[in-house]
Amino acid sequence: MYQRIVILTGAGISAESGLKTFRAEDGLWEQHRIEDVATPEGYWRNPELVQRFYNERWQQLQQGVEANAAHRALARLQQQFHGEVLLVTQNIDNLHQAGGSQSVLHMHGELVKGRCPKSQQVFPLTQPFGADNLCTCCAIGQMLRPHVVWFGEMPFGLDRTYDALAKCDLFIAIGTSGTVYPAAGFVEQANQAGADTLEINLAPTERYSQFDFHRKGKAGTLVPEVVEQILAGQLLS
Ligand code: BJW
Repeated sequence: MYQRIVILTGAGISAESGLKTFRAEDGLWEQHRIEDVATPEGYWRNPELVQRFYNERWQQLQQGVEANAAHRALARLQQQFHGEVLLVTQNIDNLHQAGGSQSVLHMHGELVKGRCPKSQQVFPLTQPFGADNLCTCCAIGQMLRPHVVWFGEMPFGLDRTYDALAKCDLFIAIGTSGTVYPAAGFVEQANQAGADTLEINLAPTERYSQFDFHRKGKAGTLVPEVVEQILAGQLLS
């Protein structure tokens, strides 16, 4: 029976809620250049373009995107599992919380927050990013930047995640292509700890061979099944 589980989620877990992934044919990176919208250099070159990119995604969340069966099943696992569960998401949406999760480590930040670029203080986002959405921490208000992690920036909570990976006996990656580090390297850390590793994805990823077990299909169908199996004390096979 497992005692300590680390779960990593990516854009694929929110796809069935209607949010675009990044690297699909109709994904976010098909419509936007990464260096323009997902790097600090791109932001300072053209803040309006980047603000528009995040404002559109923020507005989609405000319009009532709902958690799906996979988010809800993970919340159930967190509530009912006898041991420890660390839920780490690369997603900046708030669908794990909407699905009932109380504790979520957002390693790439959160769409519902803005950050002062000077003091690094984080604010809830109550209106879209723009010239009139300023911090209240500085004498002269600074334009809030998205509270997200772009390429070349340090993801959040890595110490806690690596600590949990070093002790875990089960690692599950759900709906992530495994192309972006450091998250792409988590399976290796889990393998070094001797954990069982499971990939749940629509299709085999670049990391396929590093996982012990695979479930191929939609997260909304497979995650509830896997959660039931874990809660029933069955080892994966
Ligand atoms: C389903 C499904 C369904 C669909 N059911 N499945 C060379 C080697 C190693 C590292 C590097 C390197 N060169 C550069 C680096 C570092 C760099 C990096 O990894 N680059 C790679 C491109 C190589 N990484 C960084 O810079 C990171 N920081 C860092 O390393 O700091 C250390 C450091 C800093 C400074 C100095 C020195 C060291 C930061 C990475 C930040 C990533 N940011 C983004 C944007 C966040 C904000 C936003 O959302 O806009 O994060 S990029 C984007 O990719 C986003 C995602 O979180 C991330 C991962 O994407 P994800 O979730 O995997 O989505 P997809 O679309 O790729 O995949 C979806 C999957 O779901 C697919 O597999 C589908 O099949 C599946 N799926 N529907 C189940 N229904």
